[in-house]
Amino acid sequence: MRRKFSIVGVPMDLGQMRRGVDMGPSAMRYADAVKRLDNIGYEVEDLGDIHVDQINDDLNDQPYLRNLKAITKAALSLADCVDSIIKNGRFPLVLGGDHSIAIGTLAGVARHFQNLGVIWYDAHGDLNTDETTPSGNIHGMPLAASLGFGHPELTDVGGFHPKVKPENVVIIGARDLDQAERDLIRKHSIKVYTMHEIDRLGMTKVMEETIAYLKETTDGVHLSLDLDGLDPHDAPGVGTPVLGGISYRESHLAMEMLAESGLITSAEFVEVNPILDEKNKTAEVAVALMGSLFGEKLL
Ligand code: B3U
Ligand code: MN
Ligand code: MN
Repeated sequence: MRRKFSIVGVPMDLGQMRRGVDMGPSAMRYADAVKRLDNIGYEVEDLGDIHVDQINDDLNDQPYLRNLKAITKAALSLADCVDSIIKNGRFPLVLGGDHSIAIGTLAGVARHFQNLGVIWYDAHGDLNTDETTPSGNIHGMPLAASLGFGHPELTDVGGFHPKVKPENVVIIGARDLDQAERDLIRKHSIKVYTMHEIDRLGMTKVMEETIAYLKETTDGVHLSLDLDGLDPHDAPGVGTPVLGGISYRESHLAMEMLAESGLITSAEFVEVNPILDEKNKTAEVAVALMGSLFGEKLL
């Protein structure tokens, strides 16, 4: 069967402090995201962007949850959009925007799965709450919120929580975790492949284990790919680059192995910041990874 894709952009930059990541969806479109999937043989529709409110000073009064109202409002619109894409039998591909948008994506996806798996490809854990955040930035909280931890306005987007269970999450690429995030990971036995395990085992083994682990218990798997999971050398256009990341080649291998597994049922590519980028390199990397994730072959 010919798989049908719906692309939706979320020009969100309110989840963190650096402007420009709201232009991520445009940059990935400019890098020919639609044509890339079209060339593989899919039917692709681009639904355009979700509306995101402009920053309004009076919304900035919560230092531990900056821009909460505008972020939850967009999350709800995104959840409804993703929900209807899946209802229409199509594959949702979300283009960010900062990582706070995952709260909405997962709220929409989780309505359709009893045991949703999530692969969180990221230098960070995004496991902070309003009580643990060092920054007040909501892009450091979406995985926690989706697990049901944190402020009710974030955990209950879409009217239910949790969206995903701790045993169904795999974090890949972590190398900048806050102490409270480490504590949460240990407490809930979340599976994490830090850069240490990636170096030690190699990406092949990491992905074999990840796929086997999620295949057993989940009925669908969402890939949430933060471009800062990659090394800043390969993906310079991100708001919070962290040295020593996953390489371009390792990332392609990971995407190719996910393609072979047939496990992925929804995906998002986030944190592309064209203002900080080098000639749209990071958006091009994101789109190239989409190619591998969705079955593009080298030969
Ligand atoms: N953990 C820190 C930093 C951070 C999280 N996500 C990104 N940066 N991109 C925080 O602010 O929660
Ligand atoms: Mn992230
Ligand atoms: Mn990150």
